Amino acid sequence: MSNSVSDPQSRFARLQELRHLLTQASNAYYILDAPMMEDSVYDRLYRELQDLEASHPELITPDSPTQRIGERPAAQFNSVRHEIPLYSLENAFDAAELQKWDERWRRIEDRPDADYVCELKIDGSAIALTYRDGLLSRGVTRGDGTLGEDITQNIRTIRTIPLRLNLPNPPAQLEVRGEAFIPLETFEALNLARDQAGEERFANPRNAAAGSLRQLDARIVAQRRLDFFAYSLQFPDGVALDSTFEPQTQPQTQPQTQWESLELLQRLGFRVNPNRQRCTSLAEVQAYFDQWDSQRHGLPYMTDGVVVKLNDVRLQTELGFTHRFPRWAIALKYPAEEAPTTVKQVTFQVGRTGAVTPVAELEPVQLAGTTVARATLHNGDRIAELDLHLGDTVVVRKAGEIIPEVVRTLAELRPAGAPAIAMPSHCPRCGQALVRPEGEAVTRCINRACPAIVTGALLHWVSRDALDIDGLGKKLVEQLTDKGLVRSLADLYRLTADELASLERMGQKSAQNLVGAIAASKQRPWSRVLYGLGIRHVGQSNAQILAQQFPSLAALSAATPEAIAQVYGIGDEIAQSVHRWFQDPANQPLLAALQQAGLQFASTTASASVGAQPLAGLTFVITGTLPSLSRSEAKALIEQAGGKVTGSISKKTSYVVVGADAGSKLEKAAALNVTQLSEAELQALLA
Ligand code: 0OW
Repeated sequence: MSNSVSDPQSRFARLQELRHLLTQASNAYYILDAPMMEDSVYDRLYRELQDLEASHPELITPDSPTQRIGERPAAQFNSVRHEIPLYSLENAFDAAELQKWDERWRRIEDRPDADYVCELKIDGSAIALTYRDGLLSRGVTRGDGTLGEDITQNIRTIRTIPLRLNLPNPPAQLEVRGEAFIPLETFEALNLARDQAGEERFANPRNAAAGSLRQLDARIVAQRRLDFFAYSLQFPDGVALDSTFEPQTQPQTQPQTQWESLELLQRLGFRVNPNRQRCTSLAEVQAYFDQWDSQRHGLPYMTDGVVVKLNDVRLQTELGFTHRFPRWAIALKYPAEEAPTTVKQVTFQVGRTGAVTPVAELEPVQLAGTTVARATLHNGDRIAELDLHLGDTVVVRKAGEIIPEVVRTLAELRPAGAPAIAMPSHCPRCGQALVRPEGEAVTRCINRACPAIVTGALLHWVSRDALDIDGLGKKLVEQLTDKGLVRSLADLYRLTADELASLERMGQKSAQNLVGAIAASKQRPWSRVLYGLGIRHVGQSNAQILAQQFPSLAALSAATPEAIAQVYGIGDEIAQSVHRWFQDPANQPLLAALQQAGLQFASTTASASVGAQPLAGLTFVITGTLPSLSRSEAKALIEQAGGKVTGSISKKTSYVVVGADAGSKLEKAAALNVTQLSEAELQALLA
């Protein structure tokens, strides 16, 4: 089909074709793990769809791939009653308890030929999806099983949850349940980014998933890369629905077993965990459990057990539910990895942002197949909760691949006279008084010259995703800071080969190589410099987004928090943090020194003219009557500063300068999320 979309007919057809193509490609990529086109092709088709929809918003449909990420953060989540309660599962911790469960249900409705379905128990956060006429209409958290929160706009960002069921004649309503989760690799990356942005780590993937689902800003949820495994579907009881409900599905599509349900869910377009198995005896169930108790550590997601279900739906219905659990299912849990040991010492680590983290040095203990000798104590509140004393016997827990943590102290085993543990009042590295910001659990050192903060900032600056300087490891950086050779990032660029050669394990040759590597880092792009500055909440992806929207230090440091928050994917908290950092007088000497050293403070398109043309690479549209400049004067000023002025708004527009009586361009700018500037803000940008 040609791309000419001049007439409505071909335009509508092109829109349909693009949506179908992009949905298929997205499913192939995310669900089947078998991409059917290059990313660049996908991006180009996606951009074509966006542009077509932007020109004809009336043709946008809710299942369009462009409708996954809402732009407006929710003010709050509405509470919703589950039409069908979202039950939890009774737990069995060993084969005997599994046997008891089996005997219990058989006393109610024995079925000698009953078979079981075993599924991995995904350690995430359960959600309930409602599809009306095949379209995703609502997504709700489990909550207490009866009442949950409506997080539909967040659910829509999960790529493996279809916006439309793959079913020709969908029923008026269909309920799908499953587990939203964060894959381990994503979880690690998320925590690394939180470390680097000075935020508290998520304790485990389950908390990370639950926390991410409840973000008010869908754009943040989209960045968390949540995934989803479906495990049950229900056609609500016709009576419970409004009178229009017609059981349009052919009776045979209503699954008669759990196994068929899982197969149907897969056909409808959901991800269903592939490691499921039908079993005809508890012995087979136990074998499945044993197999995955060892193999689970190789899975890309966290599991905390196996879910055993009776396969026959009629039998499930006959057995029904207790007040809390289905009688026809049970969770066979992996043994909780906990072990007692003693606290030999508590050390306090000062991170790059000054955050002070208490760490328990333990008598080494075997836990989850590894030797554990340290466990995090998170913060001062946690130490107080534990009422921790030196020499205490504590229970340490290691759930999956997550860092071990102290879960409780055994006070009855406390040595007489053991001193209580408390957070230090002064920084263990520089001796300055520590502070605990109002409303925060974290205790911080705020001394910028603290060796721990300088070392942390340097290690972040030289890291692979920032300025990527090979040869500057932790030991060397600590020598540089301890010897006072480097007190700020800019000092790196003044180091001589002789100074470096004077350090331990540094020869003349490697010193010269390192001087070269440091100099070479001056060519890294503006986005990496921005990320390397270590501004709170500015991780690698946010730095790239900001550097694209503000292609120079001048543009970014002149931007208001509102202008920064307008950027797609950047919320208020990040915008405030960025604006505050660039306005902080204490950061100006560093910025000046780094610019002096020749670091890139503008994107390549603008770098050749940074300073002379601070608006290089930026495209402006002027609309309405400006208070003091005429349009031609404003246009001239922008062009002199290297910017471009065009007549119409598009995705390429960087800013729209808004005067009085602005016309339709303003609505289009809002629809396209283009940053708006007043004349005063334009003047600030020019300055
Ligand atoms: N987490 C899971 C899982 C699963 C439901 C059906 C009726 C009651 C439990 O992987 N595979 N299957 C079920 O079946 N539940 C699961 O998780 C539960 C849901 C609520 C609390 C647990 O997350």
